[in-house]
Amino acid sequence: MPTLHFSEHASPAITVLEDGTRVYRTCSAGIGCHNLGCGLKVHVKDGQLVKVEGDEEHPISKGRLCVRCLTAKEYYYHKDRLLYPMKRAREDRGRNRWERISWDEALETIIAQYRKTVEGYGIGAVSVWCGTGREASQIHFQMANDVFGTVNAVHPNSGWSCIVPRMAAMLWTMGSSYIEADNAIGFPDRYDDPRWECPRYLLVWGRDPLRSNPDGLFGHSLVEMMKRGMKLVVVDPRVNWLATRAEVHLQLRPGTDGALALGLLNVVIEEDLYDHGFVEQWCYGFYELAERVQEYPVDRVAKICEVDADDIRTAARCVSQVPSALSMGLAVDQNPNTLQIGHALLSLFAICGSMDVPGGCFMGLPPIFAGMAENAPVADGVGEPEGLAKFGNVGVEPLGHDRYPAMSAIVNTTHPDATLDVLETNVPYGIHFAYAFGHNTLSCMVPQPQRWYEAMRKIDFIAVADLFMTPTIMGLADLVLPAATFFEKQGYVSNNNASQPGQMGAIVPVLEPAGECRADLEIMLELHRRLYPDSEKPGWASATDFIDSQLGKMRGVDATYDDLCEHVIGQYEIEYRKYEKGLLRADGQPGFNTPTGRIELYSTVLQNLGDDPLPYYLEPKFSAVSRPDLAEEYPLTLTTGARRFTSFHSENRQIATLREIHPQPTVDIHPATAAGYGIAEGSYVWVENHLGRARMMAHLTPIVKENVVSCDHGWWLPEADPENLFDVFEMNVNQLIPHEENGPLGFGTHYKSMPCKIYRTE
Ligand SMILES: Nc1nc2c(c(=O)[nH]1)N[C@H]1C(S)=C(S)[C@@H](COP(=O)(O)OP(=O)(O)OC[C@H]3O[C@@H](n4cnc5c(=O)[nH]c(N)nc54)[C@H](O)[C@@H]3O)O[C@H]1N2
Ligand SMILES: Nc1nc2c(c(=O)[nH]1)N[C@H]1C(S)=C(S)[C@@H](COP(=O)(O)OP(=O)(O)OC[C@H]3O[C@@H](n4cnc5c(=O)[nH]c(N)nc54)[C@H](O)[C@@H]3O)O[C@H]1N2
Ligand code: SF4
Ligand SMILES: [Mo]
Repeated sequence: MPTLHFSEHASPAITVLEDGTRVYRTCSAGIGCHNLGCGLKVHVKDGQLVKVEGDEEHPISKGRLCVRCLTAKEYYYHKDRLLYPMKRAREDRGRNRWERISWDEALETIIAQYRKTVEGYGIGAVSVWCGTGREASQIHFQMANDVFGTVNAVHPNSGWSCIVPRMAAMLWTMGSSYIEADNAIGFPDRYDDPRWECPRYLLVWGRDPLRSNPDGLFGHSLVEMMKRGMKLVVVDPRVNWLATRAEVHLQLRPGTDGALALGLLNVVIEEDLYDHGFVEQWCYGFYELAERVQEYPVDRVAKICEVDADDIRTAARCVSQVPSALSMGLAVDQNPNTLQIGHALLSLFAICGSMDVPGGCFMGLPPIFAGMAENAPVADGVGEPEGLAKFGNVGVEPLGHDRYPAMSAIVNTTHPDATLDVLETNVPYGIHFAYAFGHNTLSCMVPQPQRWYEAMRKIDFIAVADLFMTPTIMGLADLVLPAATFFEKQGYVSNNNASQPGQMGAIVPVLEPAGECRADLEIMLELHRRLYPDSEKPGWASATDFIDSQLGKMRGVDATYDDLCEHVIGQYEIEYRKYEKGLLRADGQPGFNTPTGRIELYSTVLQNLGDDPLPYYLEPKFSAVSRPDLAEEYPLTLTTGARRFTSFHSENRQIATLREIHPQPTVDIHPATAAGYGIAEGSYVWVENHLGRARMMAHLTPIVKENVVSCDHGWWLPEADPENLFDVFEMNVNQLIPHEENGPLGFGTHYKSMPCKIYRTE
């Protein structure tokens, strides 16, 4: 059971300066970020936020902060923050006609609407909408179950294309909840710890950690490891900062990742670069895999992916060296081929002998991802959902799981795309109540957002908790609740939901809530109190109580919220080579947490779920190869959403400093491609395909592969007319992304591989 190590020499949690300023050490859950826990020192004088700076005593972030945290003061004091609960008549949806109400009225309205829905239509008509990343995402799915009693938690990211497909590949084929490049994150002395080894190579695949710090693989740790000799292989259609420093950069055609992964496996097996002993003892299905990769000779792959065949060979020779690590990102999820890409890449590192060794691919412990389905092969589950039990809902499937049964084996939400089908058709039943928090449907997550907009208008009652007015609230909500920033609430942070070694820290309330803002957790606890006044369920009496119970569940970390607050940040380690020590399986036997007890190169789980047990390549469904009919009019390839420092999805668009750095929705385009269409730097263009179009500012840059355009996602203009939904439908690139074009088991989609054309707006 991991023990938290606290630094003995760090400064106290609070220091009082001579002029009375209190300097609080706390961990950030981002002003738009995942709940990662970078260290902050927050200066507060007379109850006012003076400034924010990096905490150089934080063992991981060591004083570094992104520009979003550095501009936190602008965010906290922003004039547009939602400060009070508000309501609006249902017929006024889309109109800027809000009326301030009390918290009591707001909560009682939600409860009354909720009860009316349950009585009129049954509990299935209740839905809870959840977004990503933010600190609240730790509780989203659990609150749908425990407070609202519904199995219909909705995370409407088409094909659940964020982390869940990668986790499915990790869990089903390797038996680990999360597999991440080992960056010594749990050791107090980090890279100097004698147990750690520097990876020889890091394969960075469709990920840009310098900007995204995804789930706690901090970009700065990559740079630290590079300083210690780690080399890079980068697979990305853009030449990002890491690609410029890579030994090999495979600038592939977007969406062809599956072929490339199989091509690398082909080389490693053909050239006998793998670890025979490890394969013999710990892997299942090697001969079948070896046979499968015969279908992907390097020359064929090079042609599919538009990369150099020798570069593929060199890349395979590099990453087969032990130890080497894999860092695969969102581009793996945002592809219907997602499970196979994940399976192939993990298999590559497994057969080479880099799985769970120092400096290799660290295998996270069994799942604790909140909302992980209880019938997943190896899940801990989410406790005993009170609401579910009350409504006799246990055993009822979330919407869409009949069509996509694999969803039930990994996550406890509706199938995202099937949710739209249900909203549009009312089959098998209608949704009449929605509560959303930490999620901005119309700006960000859903493809073909206008369809969702129309379909969601049918929902009888929609309440949203957010920090700012958004296009979604303006377009759809009947009631809005003002949420608190991490300055104003209690909470905890961890990388990778604590399944990996790393950090666990406190979110310490350092400022009074602005206006009447409340933390999501407090809102949920209050709704729980009002809905179940007789409940004596442990962990629900207060926020502290709840956090303590969660910390216990998180791998049994032996600390309370008070301990965390006292020390601000702790680290914990998890052992290497767990498969040798019986640490991966519930039965305590050596081996991996899969049906065969081995790493399944031939996946019995995928086979049982109805997919091919071996990895294979799927050509993107709308590429010139698959759809020559579209290619004539839409000759370019569109990839979207490459992260920017200046926003977290649709958040932070109000912050003047950040808008100064990155003012407008932007499309990056190669100068040679732009020249062909008469497009100049800074001009406004439409990016368009058969589904829709979005207006962007052109940025000419040689970093993008020719004939590929890379578009921002998540744009809306807070300064634009609220009743035109802040221009969201002018600039939301998801209007070019298709609904329900997922992989065979319902995962992944085409956010990063669609056809398009581009032309000046005039
Ligand atoms: N600043 C900031 N940080 C964030 C977020 C944010 O919005 N802003 N969002 C957070 C969230 S929820 C997530 S999921 C993570 C995602 O973070 P990452 O996993 O880093 O994903 P992206 O930035 O979308 O894309 C990474 C790289 O994939 C490349 N790419 C595009 N198409 C393809 C392709 O077809 N194949 C390959 N191999 N590469 C491709 C892009 O050029 C880009 O360099 O970031 C998190 N962090
Ligand atoms: N085209 C394209 N689309 C994409 C992507 C892409 O790469 N390309 N990426 C996709 C990915 S990976 C993801 S995860 C989704 C993200 O999609 P969403 O989760 O919908 O992200 P946001 O639009 O930023 O919505 C978050 C909302 O929550 C609010 N918020 C922030 N913190 C809190 C809080 O503590 N409490 C409450 N109640 N509200 C809060 C913010 O103000 C914002 O309005 O977008 C997806 N959309
Ligand atoms: S990764 Fe950057 S934005 Fe996120 S919490 Fe850390 S410093 Fe803040
Ligand atoms: Mo995401």
